[in-house]
Amino acid sequence: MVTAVAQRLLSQRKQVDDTLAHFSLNRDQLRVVRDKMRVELERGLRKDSHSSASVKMLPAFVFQTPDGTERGKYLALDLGGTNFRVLVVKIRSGIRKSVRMYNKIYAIPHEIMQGTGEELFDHIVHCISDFLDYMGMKNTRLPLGFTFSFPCRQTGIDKGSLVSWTKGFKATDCEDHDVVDMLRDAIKRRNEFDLDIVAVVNDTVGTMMTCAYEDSKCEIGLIAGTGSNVCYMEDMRNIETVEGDEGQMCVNTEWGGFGENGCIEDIRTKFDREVDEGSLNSGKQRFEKMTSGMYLGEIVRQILIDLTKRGLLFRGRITEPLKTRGIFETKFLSQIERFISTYTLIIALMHLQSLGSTCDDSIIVKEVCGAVSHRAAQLCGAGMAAIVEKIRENRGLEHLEITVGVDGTLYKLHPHFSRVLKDTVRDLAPKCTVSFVLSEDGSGKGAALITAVARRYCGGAQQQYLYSMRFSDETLLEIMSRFRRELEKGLSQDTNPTATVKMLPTFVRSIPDGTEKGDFIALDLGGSNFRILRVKVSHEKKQTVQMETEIYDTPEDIIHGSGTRLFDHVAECLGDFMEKHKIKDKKLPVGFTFSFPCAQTKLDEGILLTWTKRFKASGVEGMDVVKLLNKAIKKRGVRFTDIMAVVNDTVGTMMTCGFDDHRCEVGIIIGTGTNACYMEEMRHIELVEGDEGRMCINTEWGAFGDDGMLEDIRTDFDRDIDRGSLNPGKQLFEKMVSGMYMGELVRLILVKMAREGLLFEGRITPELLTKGKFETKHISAIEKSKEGLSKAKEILARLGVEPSADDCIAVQHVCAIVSFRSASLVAATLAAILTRLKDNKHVPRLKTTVGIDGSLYKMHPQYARRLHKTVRRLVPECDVRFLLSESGSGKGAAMVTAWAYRLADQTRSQTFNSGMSSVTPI
Ligand code: 0WK
Ligand code: 0WK
Ligand code: BGC
Ligand code: BGC
Repeated sequence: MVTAVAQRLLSQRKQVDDTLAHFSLNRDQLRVVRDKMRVELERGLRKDSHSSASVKMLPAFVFQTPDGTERGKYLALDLGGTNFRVLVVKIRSGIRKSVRMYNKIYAIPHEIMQGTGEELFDHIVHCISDFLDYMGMKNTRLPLGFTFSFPCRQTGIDKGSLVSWTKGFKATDCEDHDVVDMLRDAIKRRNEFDLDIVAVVNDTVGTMMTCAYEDSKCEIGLIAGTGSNVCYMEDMRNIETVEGDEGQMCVNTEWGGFGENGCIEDIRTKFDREVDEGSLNSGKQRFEKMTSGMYLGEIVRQILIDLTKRGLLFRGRITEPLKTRGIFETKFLSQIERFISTYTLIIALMHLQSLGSTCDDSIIVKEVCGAVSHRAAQLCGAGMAAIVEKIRENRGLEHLEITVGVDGTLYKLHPHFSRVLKDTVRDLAPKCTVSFVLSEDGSGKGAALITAVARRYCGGAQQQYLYSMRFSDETLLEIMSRFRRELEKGLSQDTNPTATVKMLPTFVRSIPDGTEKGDFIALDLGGSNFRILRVKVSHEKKQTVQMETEIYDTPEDIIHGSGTRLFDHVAECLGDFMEKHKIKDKKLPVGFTFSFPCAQTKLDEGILLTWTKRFKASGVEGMDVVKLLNKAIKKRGVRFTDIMAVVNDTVGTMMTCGFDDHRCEVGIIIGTGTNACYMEEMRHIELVEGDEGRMCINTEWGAFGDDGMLEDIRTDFDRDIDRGSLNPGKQLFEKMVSGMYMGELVRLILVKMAREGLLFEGRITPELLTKGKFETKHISAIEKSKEGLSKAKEILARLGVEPSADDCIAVQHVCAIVSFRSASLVAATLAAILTRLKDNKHVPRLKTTVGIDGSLYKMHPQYARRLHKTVRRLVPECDVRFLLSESGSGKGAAMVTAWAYRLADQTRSQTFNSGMSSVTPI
């Protein structure tokens, strides 16, 4: 016979179980959480959904974990966890590799946390001052790393604006302000000491770095403490909110915000909503409020109140203390779950008269604590499973082995949290072996390691001039619209004379249509090689092209000598070619690729406007190069050649690619020089009669900016390059992006950094001071991901410097910034041409092909991908196929010549027929 008491106890039991049942998540529910987290991670990374994503995925501008070469003495601040710490960290590398730290903990009073921003940062500076006094380091200007454990939108390692306060902080006038500036201002206000703030990092990032110093597999940082958050090393190509796509960058996920868009309402309980409504930032940080130390105790308190109200606990009597927010601290959970004996202590704390309570109360309280902490650990496990699975997929691995660096009082002190978290990860990410390493030294050490790397790469001022070579999309879009305006100025009759982008008509009216045929000679002058080709275009079943090529030198004394000598040299080579290929007696039409700006009024005439690149032969500018060549050919006695067409190498490239892809209507060169052509509507080309159809325009974009239009983005290095060039004041855009100048740009930057003692221990060798000693091909070699650094060592050794490992990394970094700038700028000007084509065609989406050639584009390991990616980001409404010209512009020149030849033929037969019409036809 079940007594009434037993009945009541059973129903009590069931009611408690029903309440706690909301906290036990089964595997399916956890899988759903994992998958939802994954979706939010992706949304945070993508450009189009980032701004509305609840998991912010904030770039941390940390590109690698420690490699053991870090060294130096640093100050570090650690704000945002339970304790505010000021530390001095001494890092040794090499055989004596070690990190020694000394720190002092300071309190952040509640009224400071929730006072004004100025008071908060003055307090921080006050603590620093006390620490420096204590350490007797007031007169040192040590580099500082600032661990700031709140969501910051960073644009550089030492730039970060506070997105929103979390946890117990709510100081005014801080959100959307740069925390480094606020700290610098406070130091200025105190005017007692000075610090070089080199880096601001999130505590998850600091924790990852601290643990990665010991374990190189550590690429994730987890904080399970007052707050909850994770960071990990993501592939740059997936981080759409930052430029660049090679290598990795650490991303601070700020997963505390998960669920702010309502995606986990199904597992949030009324207790969670209670806690949220009572928090400093309701509606925000919903995931954090279900998983972190700041809130677990509060959730328990809400449940205890609910159970007590329903008479299931403490005989239904709610005491004032129990009604007090935050009185049930999360550490109580750990203590109660570790030793039940602490229960009495805690109950006493809340004046809860356990005397009245039966032993059930202590068991129920322990169960409530267990349910809340268990769910928290499971949820973190589900979130972590999403992260490790993403990394595994990023790397296309069957199985991933990775380490997570962890810190936080909840993880450290709670008896079961870490185990439940690990079990959940193992269960939800079976293809990953995840090890968890506890951070013994806190994130201060990590912050110092990041400062060492940041200081190595570009401490303070230097970063400024390197930094100014990185362009945001906003800047690139601005350059794009400037170039677009220049295009239009060049096309219009009135403004063309003063336009810098000359928009030269080429008299090429269409790309190959497959009917071309014949046997041609093509000359290809102006790139890094002078080629002469024989091009046979035949039409058996399908149109095929055979080519025989010879490469000839263009010695410096020839290209810097007189025009006569230059063209004599060309004629000489032509003669030699026809010898070698036994076509001396063949009358073959010639197509002349002349890769310099020429004003044309017809296909077989090209008035050289100005030399560019390495050429400076006298007496040619202002002259028709076809005439000059014909004269030299005659003089050389090379018979039977008939120059039918002179084309720019961009046009030749477009035609060569147009042969294989009839959508090709743009040709660009990214080689020694740079330039682009495209098919423009005749009605827009005011310099040429006629409105029907299209004509290819040679833009000569190399001269973009010659009118000062780009002064805001040109650096002193660019100005040095121009001053030292053959044509100062000209081709300013070309000098920022093309292969002829890029190596020299890097050399000038390395010299400046060495002079400032940031490279090669300040040693500058004569070779390093020699112009042209650092070539663009060296950049391509050094940026190769695998062997790049050893190549750097080799190349720098040839410049007489003995580079340290750090030096090689820094040099690789400089190369990447310079080549990346080039690809970004070319992407911006190309994007302008693409939007022009789209508007010309009045189509919502442009589908087109761009033919490309040039040694920089071909040889550089990352250039092509960077260019493609940036173009697609700048003009998403254009579907662009990039087609590399395998066979050079000679083939294209032959296509144009075939066309010119046919035209001449038709004219000849028309004249003849019109002559014949007066005479009976043959
Ligand atoms: C110790 C780290 C600090 C981090 C803290 C988090 O040095 O950067 O913020 O862990 O744990 P909490 O103190 O919030 O439990
Ligand atoms: C190969 C083309 C040639 C063009 C050259 C540009 O056949 O017409 O001038 O590419 O690239 P560079 O040789 O200057 O790197
Ligand atoms: C902050 C994170 C921080 C985490 C752990 C959260 O409230 O938003 O930036 O990493 O707490 O301290
Ligand atoms: C010339 C262009 C040429 C480009 C690529 C520039 O210096 O002005 O005509 O297309 O180099 O070779």
